Amino acid sequence: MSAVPPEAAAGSSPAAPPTATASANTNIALIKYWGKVDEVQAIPATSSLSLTLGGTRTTTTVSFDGGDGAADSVTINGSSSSGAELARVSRFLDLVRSRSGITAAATVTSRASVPLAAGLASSAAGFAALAAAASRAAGMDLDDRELSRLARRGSGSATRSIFGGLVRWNAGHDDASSYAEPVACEMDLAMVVVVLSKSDKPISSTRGMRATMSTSPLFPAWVEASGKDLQVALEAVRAGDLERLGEVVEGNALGMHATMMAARPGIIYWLPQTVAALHGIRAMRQEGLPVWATIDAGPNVKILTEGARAEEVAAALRDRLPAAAVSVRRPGGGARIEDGP
Ligand code: 2P0
Repeated sequence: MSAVPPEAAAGSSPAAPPTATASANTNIALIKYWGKVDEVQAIPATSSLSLTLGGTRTTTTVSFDGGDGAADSVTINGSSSSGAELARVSRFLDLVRSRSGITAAATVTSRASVPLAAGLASSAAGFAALAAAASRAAGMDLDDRELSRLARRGSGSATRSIFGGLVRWNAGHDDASSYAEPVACEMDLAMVVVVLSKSDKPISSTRGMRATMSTSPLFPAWVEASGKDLQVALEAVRAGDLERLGEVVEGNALGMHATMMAARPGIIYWLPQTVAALHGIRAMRQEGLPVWATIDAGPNVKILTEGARAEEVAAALRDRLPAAAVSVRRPGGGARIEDGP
């Protein structure tokens, strides 16, 4: 992250509460994370690989300005949080408080630059920005690897949003060994996001992966296949081979969904439009376009393609799927401290 001092250090009044603002982009996994071997520490069952997307920042300000032991106040996109959402943020702040020795309650204000309806995961950018802002406000001087470990405790995918571009999250086996790091990539990659439905997902990622791990007979095979997929993906990136990368990316996502569909009861995030989009993407590939699909915990489809052809791909998708909202996303930077709210 860029080294801008916290506002409290530069503040005009010595009594100003410790405050910091940070932002982070979201990311899309090319090789997926689905399942935790340790839920408290958020240690994943598999390592994963992702692309951080530009123009998808969430910006969050944390101020430890409340009373000792008082309730935190959290506002996300202008709405005051309560219930499970507030509890999740407060649990994360408790971790920062216990590590830094701060006891004050916090005021958190967070705003995403991309609407929720854009089909991009919000928890990755949200918890990466929260980790950066809260740790800086609390006076913890974390490097990016330590920050990725802290963000992991908020949401698994947030681990990867600390870094820009292509990012690998090493599963590890404990807190110290489960962190993200950037992966060198000379390839011209882009993602085309195809929003097919804006309705809420029926089951959260956290619950979906828990159920998959405990009831899907395919889960052990998924873990084994995923390790191999990651190696193939990394080799393809080193070789600059988009076709090889695309094939393993699409195969890995389909494997994750097959594994969760085999849970008891089955978890089906797909809609009929999702299947139609998958067939459309295959047809486009046969016509010579470099397009490979990936799908997260929802019905929308993201397409890995070559940056130079992304607009052409988006136009072809709009023709083929006229009811979908299609947008091009290019690689973006990691989490950073901002000047202020
Ligand atoms: C991923 N997803 O690798 C996978 C693929 C969705 C499908 O990470 O429980 O919101 O907070 O750690 O990070 C979504 O899961 O779940 C996710 P928690 P998270 O991007």
